[in-house]
Amino acid sequence: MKRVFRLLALSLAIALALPACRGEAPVDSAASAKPEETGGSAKGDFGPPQGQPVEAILTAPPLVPPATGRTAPAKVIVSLDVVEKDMEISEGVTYTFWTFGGTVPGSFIRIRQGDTVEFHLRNMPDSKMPHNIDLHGVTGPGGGAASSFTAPGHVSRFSFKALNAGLYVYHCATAPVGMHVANGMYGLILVEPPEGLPKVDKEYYVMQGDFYTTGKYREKGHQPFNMEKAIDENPTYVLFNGMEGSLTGDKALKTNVGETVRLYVGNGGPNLVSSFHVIGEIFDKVWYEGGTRFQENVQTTLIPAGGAAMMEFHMEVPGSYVLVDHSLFRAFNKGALGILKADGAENKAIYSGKEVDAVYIGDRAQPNMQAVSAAASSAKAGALSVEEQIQAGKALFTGTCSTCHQADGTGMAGVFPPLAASDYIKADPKAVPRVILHGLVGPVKVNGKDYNSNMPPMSQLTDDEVANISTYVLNSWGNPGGRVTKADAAAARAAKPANASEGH
Ligand code: HEC
Ligand SMILES: [Cu+2]
Repeated sequence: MKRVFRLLALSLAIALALPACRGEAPVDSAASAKPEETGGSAKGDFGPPQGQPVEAILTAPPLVPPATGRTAPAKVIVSLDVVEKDMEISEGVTYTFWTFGGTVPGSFIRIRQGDTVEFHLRNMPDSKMPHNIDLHGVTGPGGGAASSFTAPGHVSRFSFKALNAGLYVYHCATAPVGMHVANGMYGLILVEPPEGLPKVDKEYYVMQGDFYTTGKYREKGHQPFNMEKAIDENPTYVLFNGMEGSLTGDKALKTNVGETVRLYVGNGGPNLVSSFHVIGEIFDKVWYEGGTRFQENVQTTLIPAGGAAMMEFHMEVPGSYVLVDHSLFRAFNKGALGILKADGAENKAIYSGKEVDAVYIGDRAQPNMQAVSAAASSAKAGALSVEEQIQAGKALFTGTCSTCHQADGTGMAGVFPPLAASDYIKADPKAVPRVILHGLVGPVKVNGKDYNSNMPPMSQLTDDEVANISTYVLNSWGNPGGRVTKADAAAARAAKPANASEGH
């Protein structure tokens, strides 16, 4: 009898153990592994605020406020100023931004689900426009917009209870709404779940936006907003954190090998959706759409206009990781590019290669383009020297021409002719701006060697850029010297030669 019982117990144990051996979860934990619903807003009210009201800590991008660390609902006071101000959108290019808190994107707000937020929106007295705020984390018509319409020099106040956890976009919703958003009026509010978020080593705040200026990409000086381009959804700039270079050079995001990084990434739009990608990394986790669940092992995540996502990854190998919108012309020709720099010891078992270099980041590999803006301001003052043109042209040559003609102008045998001591240039120095703007096809002989290839036209460059690059080439590597002016570049643009390239 005793034996029979033992046998029974044994077979029962085997039966129970078997599914686990086949890698299946036991019956009752399978039920709990099924995604559990949070209950949404219906279960997000944890009762009235407790304790003294707290002032929310707001941070400017790319910084994120510390975790709330709270275990009970609180009354949180958020004071946000609307500031209209001129800032650089690219080196030497200014733009009149409309901001929440003086930055693009606006200040990062961090609260906990169940908190009651008392929102103070102040529109600075020197503003020219009325503004308001629509927070996607608010339950209620307009997300706060109707209660927060604020004329210059006024303050409005409204309250809401944060019933849903998640990462939410906020933005101005004053007509014309698209224009207020295009001018930089958006940011993120994180509503932590009651238990908070898992601890990580580094947290950063990045937000994409598309911008519409009357002038070309990188055309110097003050650039006004262009409504027509905005309606056509044809941005001049697509940027992270409101300025080309906001996350490169000295301003790159920083981390260390062995650390876990969490990015809070939003997309203000107003028009484009972002195919957000970090070159050289795989997102271990993505809380897609800023919601409650995560997906694992993701290469590129889609961030809609007016949406957000959180992503986490562990750093194994040191080097520069490039943040891009993988709609690549936006990254390389409109500015949507940032760098996350990881310091630490090499790990050749995981990656044997060298650090990412100019191959991907081109002229953004340099800390800044100071020489270019110096030349621009001198030009504006009517005092541009040849030396300044050379310095600016050198910065621009890197990443624009050097990919083919090499940094030292020697070219590549049989493929890219040399610019160094080129008899082609010597014979006709004025050909340089023409070749840059219209490209070159068909047979050419340079320093006794034949080439028959295709240089694509680089008409995206401004007249200033063409003048400076040409002047740099003319004054380098044993070329005859001289100068190409902005007017020369404009004339070269207007005159299309017979051997122009139509591109590849
Ligand atoms: C994608 C590769 C590529 C890039 C980028 C490029 N070129 Fe060229 N370039 C060529 C090729 C190929 C030729 C020869 C075309 C032919 O065979 O007809 C050429 C020819 C020239 C020539 C005339 C021949 C000579 O060697 O003197 C000049 C001048 C020149 N390029 C200047 C520039 C400048 C300045 C830039 C940057 C604004 C630039 N190129 C960017 C590929 C390139
Ligand atoms: Cu506004």
